[in-house]
Amino acid sequence: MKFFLLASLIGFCWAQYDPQTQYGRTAIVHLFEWRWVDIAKECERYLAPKGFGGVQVSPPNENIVVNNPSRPWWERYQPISYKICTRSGNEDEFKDMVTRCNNVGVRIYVDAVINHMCGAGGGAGTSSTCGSYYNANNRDFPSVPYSGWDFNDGKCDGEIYNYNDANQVRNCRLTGLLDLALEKDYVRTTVANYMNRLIDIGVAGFRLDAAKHMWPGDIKAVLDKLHNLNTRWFSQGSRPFIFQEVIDLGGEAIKSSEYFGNGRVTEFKYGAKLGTVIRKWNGEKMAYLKNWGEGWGFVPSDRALVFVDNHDNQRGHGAGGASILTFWDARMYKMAVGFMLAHPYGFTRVMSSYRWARNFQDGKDVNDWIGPPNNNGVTKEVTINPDTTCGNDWVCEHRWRQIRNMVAFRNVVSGQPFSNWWDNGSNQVAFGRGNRGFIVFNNDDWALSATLQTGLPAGTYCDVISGDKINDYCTGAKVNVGSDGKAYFSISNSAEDPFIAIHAESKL
Ligand code: AAO
Repeated sequence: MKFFLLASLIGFCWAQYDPQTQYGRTAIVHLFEWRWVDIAKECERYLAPKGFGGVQVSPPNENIVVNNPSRPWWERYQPISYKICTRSGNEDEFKDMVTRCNNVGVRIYVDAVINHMCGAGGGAGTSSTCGSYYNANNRDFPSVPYSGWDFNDGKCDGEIYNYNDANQVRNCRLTGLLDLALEKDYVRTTVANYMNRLIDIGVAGFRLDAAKHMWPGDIKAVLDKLHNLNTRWFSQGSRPFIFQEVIDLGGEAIKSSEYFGNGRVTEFKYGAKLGTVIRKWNGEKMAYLKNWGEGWGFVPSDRALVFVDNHDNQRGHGAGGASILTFWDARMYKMAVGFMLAHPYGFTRVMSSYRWARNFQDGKDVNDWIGPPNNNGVTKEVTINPDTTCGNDWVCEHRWRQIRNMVAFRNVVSGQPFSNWWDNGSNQVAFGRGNRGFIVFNNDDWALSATLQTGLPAGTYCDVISGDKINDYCTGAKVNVGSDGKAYFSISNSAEDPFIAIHAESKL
């Protein structure tokens, strides 16, 4: 009885912080703007066999159709109704995706846009992804339904200008978006009903878009109304995983710690700082990463959702600034993602993007709005090339060998302590995860040549950055670990991938 109480208490406390991934799966991927039919296939053909824990999907609910500019990615952050009906697919396709992904142990997390509806200047008509009528001028969204009573115009009839004023950030309009009155029980219930429909279909949790722009207590009131997860795939009493988009780089009125009670928060300092270190800006060096994590002023590890880049800051939206690394800087990007996946801090999310025609004018990409690869607004299929990369301008960073193999590394070392740190005082560093994995980086302008304590049992290991272990053969470099746990590493500073990673399951 005592044990049961304790167990249920622990279960309860961990609840909304637990990603609900299948045992041993430790990372998720954001398949930004993918269609549901492609995600279903990707779960079966790639994500499950490679050990990915889940997928963050683009907002599934009906959104405004923006034609000027032509169908930008950001139209999906302007809800018109909670019908599951977007350019990613319809409700049947969404259900099929959730079922097929769950059946192979891959979870689906929905990007929930519940702070607002479309922009105040969105006009009136049926320019929406399911053809629902709306009138932004008088706040009429009959397909929900919401009316003027359900918005915060009484509290603030204008924009957010001052991020040092918490009232303004939470009651006024984020870039003109009509701000829902989440203090009203009707609005809370309506939003919770939408999320419960998704939970009943089988989703495992939610990214709460613009959480910083909602009062933590209002979010809690919504979360308290949510169902437990579908017992077809989750154990009885499982709670939805919650990660809240709160941008807190310091120096503003709103602190991400205010949201810890509701779930995890996005730690935006992570990608901004890691990018600065790998770019060697501001005198930063990898040696300083020795106390990476809370030591750098980040939120506690068990409250953090971390990522190198996201769909906003990879194109200059949101926060993080110029230091953010993306697939456009592939060499540094792979190091950053490799470091993130090897390091025990936080729950990790990998970005998976599409390519667009960048056009920098005065340092700003004027094409930052361009939507997914499409034919006349219809999103293109994610095709797979013979070499396993993606076609049709889908970048599929999650399929890059270095990234995909580091997801596997993270699974293999899960639960193991951060150990055997080594650095040269500059940008050559190494660390292990107990006796299960070891990684070495050379981001200096000279070669690395060192014998290091790996903590691993003796044997020959396949470097999963330069190759793959296939049966008992290694297509990349090999590393010999002696009976004392030491191994010799040599990494040229001009290597395409100047890092090496070995783990228990890459042993030959
Ligand atoms: C579009 C048009 C607008 C139009 C609007 C309505 O672009 O011109 O007015 O429609 O018609 C996305 C796009 C928006 C788009 C919107 C709706 O990014 O451009 O507007 O869809 O279609 C803030 C929020 C954060 C938000 C981020 C973009 O706090 O929640 O802005 N991210 C989410 C989504 C995002 C989406 C929305 C929310 C809306 O991920 O895709 O918008 O659903 C400071 C604050 C941050 C703030 C940034 C940017 O950051 O701290 O909270 O993020 O400013 O305004 C340094 C500072 C850092 C600072 C940063 C930028 O790094 O350290 O703190 O500079 O100044």
